[in-house]
Amino acid sequence: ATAELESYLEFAIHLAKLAGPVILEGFNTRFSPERSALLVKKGNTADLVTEWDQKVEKLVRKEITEKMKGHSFIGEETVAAGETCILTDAPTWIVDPIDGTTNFVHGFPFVAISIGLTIGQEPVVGVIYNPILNQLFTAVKGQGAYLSKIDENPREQGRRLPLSYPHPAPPLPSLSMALIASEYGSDRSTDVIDPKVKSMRNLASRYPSNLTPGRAVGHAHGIRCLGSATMNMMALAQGQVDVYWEVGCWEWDVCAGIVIVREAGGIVVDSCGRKVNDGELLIGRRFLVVRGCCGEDGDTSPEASLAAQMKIVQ
Ligand code: LIP
Repeated sequence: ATAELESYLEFAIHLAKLAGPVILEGFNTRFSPERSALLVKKGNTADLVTEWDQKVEKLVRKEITEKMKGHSFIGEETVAAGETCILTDAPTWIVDPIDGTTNFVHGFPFVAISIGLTIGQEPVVGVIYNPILNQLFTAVKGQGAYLSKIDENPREQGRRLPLSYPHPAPPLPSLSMALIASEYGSDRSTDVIDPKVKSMRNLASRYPSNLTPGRAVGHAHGIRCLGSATMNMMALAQGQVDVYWEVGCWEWDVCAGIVIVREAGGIVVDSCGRKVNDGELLIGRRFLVVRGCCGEDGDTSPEASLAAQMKIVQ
């Protein structure tokens, strides 16, 4: 089974190599005269899609359909175009051709293709490639996660994740010592934005002490929004942020990232800190990733975890 997963990893890297130059070309020519044709309207003014998203997804989907007979495909733009995609137990490639489309349009360099594979609804292979920064993140379930350049062999020339501290990631006892990634997301309806802003406010000021008796309470070190779910997850996998919390992610935003984060020692739960099965995690749109899952003084109870602390700020 491992050899089979390794061959899927190689295939996913091949897809990243096909897509990377196309994304880069779009990124570098977005101010050309053809720029007027760049934006295709999707949802609201904060929910962007470009011709490049569609072009990259078409390219990748064609390759998967031709080379991986019997496998299913779920892609952001395919779903946006009206195809219904149901996650089954079959091997399923889940792809976001350009995650961080708003960044792509503005030239903010946190842009990546995200290629995940699920088998039995479990994410088992993840490849995330940011061609602007030439960062290739790869992982196979049980085989570790790596960061390399696109033309390097990830395991021989790449670096094992996380980078900033030894593997596995040591736990962090309190949100008051954490750097947290989150996003406003593209759904700007007040019933989505208001609770998010309230949670960010609670993190930035003081989260309610009466709900955490005996625990360290205070301000989080900071909040970062990179504008891309995959790049936020890769910041966590590298050891640069401690929590990534978001309500509103789709399966193509998180599938590849789940494998890489887990292989880097992180924990993926729903946005309230509950452990849910992978199928539910992928389609649930509520999402939380934390490094290490234990509290102060080595307390490993679920109540003590960063995830539990995140629950109380919401
Ligand atoms: C985006 C995510 C972002 C999230 C948005 C959206 P896109 O993906 O990466 O973090 O907040 O809701 O899903 O549209 O750039 O592929």
